[in-house]
Amino acid sequence: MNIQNYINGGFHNPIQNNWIDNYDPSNGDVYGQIPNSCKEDVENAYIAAKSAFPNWSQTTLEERSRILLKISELIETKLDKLATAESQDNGKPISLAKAIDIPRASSNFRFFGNAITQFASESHESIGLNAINYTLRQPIGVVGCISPWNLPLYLFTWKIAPALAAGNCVIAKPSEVTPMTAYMLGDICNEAGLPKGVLNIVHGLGTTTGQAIIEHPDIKAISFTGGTATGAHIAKTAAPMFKKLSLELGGKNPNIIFADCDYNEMLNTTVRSSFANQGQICLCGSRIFVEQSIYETFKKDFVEKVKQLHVGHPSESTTNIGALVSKPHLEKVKNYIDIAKAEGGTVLCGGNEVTIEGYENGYYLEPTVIEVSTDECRVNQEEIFGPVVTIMPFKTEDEVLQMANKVQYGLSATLWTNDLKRTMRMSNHIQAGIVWVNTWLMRDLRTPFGGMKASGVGREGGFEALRFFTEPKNVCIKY
Ligand code: TXE
Repeated sequence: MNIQNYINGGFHNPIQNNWIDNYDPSNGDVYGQIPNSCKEDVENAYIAAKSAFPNWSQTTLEERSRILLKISELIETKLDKLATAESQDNGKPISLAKAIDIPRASSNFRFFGNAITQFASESHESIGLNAINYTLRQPIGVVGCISPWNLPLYLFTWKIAPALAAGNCVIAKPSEVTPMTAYMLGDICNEAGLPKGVLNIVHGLGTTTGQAIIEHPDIKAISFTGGTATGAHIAKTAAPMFKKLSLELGGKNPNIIFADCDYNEMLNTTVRSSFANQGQICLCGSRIFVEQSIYETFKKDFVEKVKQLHVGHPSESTTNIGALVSKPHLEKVKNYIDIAKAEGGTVLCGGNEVTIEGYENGYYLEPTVIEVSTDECRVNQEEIFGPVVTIMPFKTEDEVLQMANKVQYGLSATLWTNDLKRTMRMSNHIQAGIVWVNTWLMRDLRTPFGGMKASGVGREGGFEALRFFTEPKNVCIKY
């Protein structure tokens, strides 16, 4: 099936008629083509967005909210169709797409549709000077949203919803690897009555279509989620034009397990935080540090549980681990397993490709646990972004804190302990934008979301996102 760009409320082929193959990761087949949009396509999207902006930015909050809630509701009604498309495009188990990806896409619109009606700005009375200051929070204009392939509609809408709620018009580009549900969103927006040109979705490679968005002098803000190297390139390109930037980048998150934790809950959650979505979530806990006294027990129990995970076709209800997103990504992940072996790591389970009858060319890999003897090895430092975790023991709180922080990333961390004082100490000192204690990936959409160090700049979520997508203007009135 071929997909098209969604510009000014209509569907269009790319101007230069360039197309990219779209692969089904479950069997390696090409099952459609997507536009590789050029500068002119992006310019058309820009013209549509620019002319929609005066009306959209003046639309009442009640009306904006009503349309966003309608989009949310339509996503919910089309759950099965969207989940099926997401699973085929990405390789993730359909059960996951149904339980997490699509419901969250719906929540993103519902959340920001409601949040905008509660968004407020400040006023400052300059006492003794007979003056009052108030802050206007005005939409920026035309903004760009660029998202990755791991949680396609989930992350796409996480950017678009607040941008629209705040009154901006949007040019959005999903990952070229997983464009399908973003394409389907166009129809949903039309059905919900979103005025034409308010949201424009262009498809294509990062280096052509993405590049045209970030280079466009009049797209004044870019919200990006993806790899750290791409984030650095975007920052370099956008800085001389003084664009506002929100960058959500990679992670190499520590999962720190103390002996005093609730063991069974920790064990079950650790299986999930290691391998959910084939380990392709920037928040996965890919470095597991276990207190020495329970290390051998944990190692045995964890490996036993991981071996029970069923690698299978994404459409089967019994599948725990589906296909990796693409052939190049599978090769990258496999290469890291080789690196681990060359570095002296011990593969405790997994490590091999899996062949599934009838789907022999799919990109399947066993969930892999690697025991490492030093936290400084490459597999413990570099983002693998696949079903591969490392484990190693630690003796003291200080030691594990040092190891946890000794990476270039700082996105999230998980702590397992029932010691309150330790929780407070560790949470204060861990270099990460999010610390989960005795849980993982529990999300409240009001909270700030993002990372420090090489994991990014800025925060999404709640009012932080609405602040990002607005320009604060101070008005000072003397009376
Ligand atoms: O991401 P890219 P890739 C990590 C993960 C993965 C690595 C590379 O480690 O292995 O990044 O993945 C668009 N101008 N994460 O190469 O290239 C691109 O088209 C503008 C972590 O797939 O960063 C896509 O829409 N846009 C991450 C988006 O950027 C450009 C999730 C992300 O793709 C562009 C995904 C350019 N010059 C990968 N080049 C997370 N934080 O969750 C690319 N793009």
